[in-house]
Amino acid sequence: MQNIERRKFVQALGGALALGAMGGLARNAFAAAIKPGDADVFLVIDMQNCFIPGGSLAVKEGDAIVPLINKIAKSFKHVVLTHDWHTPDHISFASQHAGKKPFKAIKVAYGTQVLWPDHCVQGTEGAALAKDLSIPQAELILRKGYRKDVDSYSAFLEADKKTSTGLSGYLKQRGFKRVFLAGLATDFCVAWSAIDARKQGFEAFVIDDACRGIDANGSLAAAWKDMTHAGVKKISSADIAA
Ligand code: VGL
Ligand code: ZN
Repeated sequence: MQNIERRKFVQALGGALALGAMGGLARNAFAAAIKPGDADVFLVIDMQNCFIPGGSLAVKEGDAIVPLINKIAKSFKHVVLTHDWHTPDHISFASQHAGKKPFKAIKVAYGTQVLWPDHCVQGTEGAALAKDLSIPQAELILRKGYRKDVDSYSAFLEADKKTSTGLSGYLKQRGFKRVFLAGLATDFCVAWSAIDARKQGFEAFVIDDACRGIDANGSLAAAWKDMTHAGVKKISSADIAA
């Protein structure tokens, strides 16, 4: 190599290394960009036995996110949990509709309702929180879907789109501005809750690696499209400072 060429090569290499280092720095700086504070709440959705492997409406790898959710919860000053909490004869159960199968949609008074296997029946072991979930500091456990004739994927608004669960008022009175969501299932209760959080004026962040989806008939991609449209941000647990 000629000297001049070598010099150029070395310069270029130095530049590339510097850029690489900056990229690394920028990534690391971003990695811990979110430091949860007094106005932030971690909303853990439906981490119940029915939704984890072995349960009646098991979400694939639903158990795998339990340790991560426990860890994330330690980074937050405030945590709220939800329980899907149905009557034994709930409208969302396929078993209540003659000849209907789970995972198929039907029309009900408030619109379309996907039918499910019986799950999260009030007071049963299936409705209990996953045994390895450990968030004793949680400040509120909100039950939803407890009316026989109305489902509630969302932690804010029941499926009739009229009946409030009261969560928005609670969070506002507590002074929270940003809601961070994780749990089960990404494409149903997490997505509907995140979108309704936006509609209620909160910033909403879904911690994607701390969620798992049901993904029935393309529901996961559809949910992300709707969430993005609503201004919900997709983040990773690595974005939250420990
Ligand atoms: C859920 C289906 C039925 C959820 C609850 O937690 O995502 N999905 N009930
Ligand atoms: Zn349910």
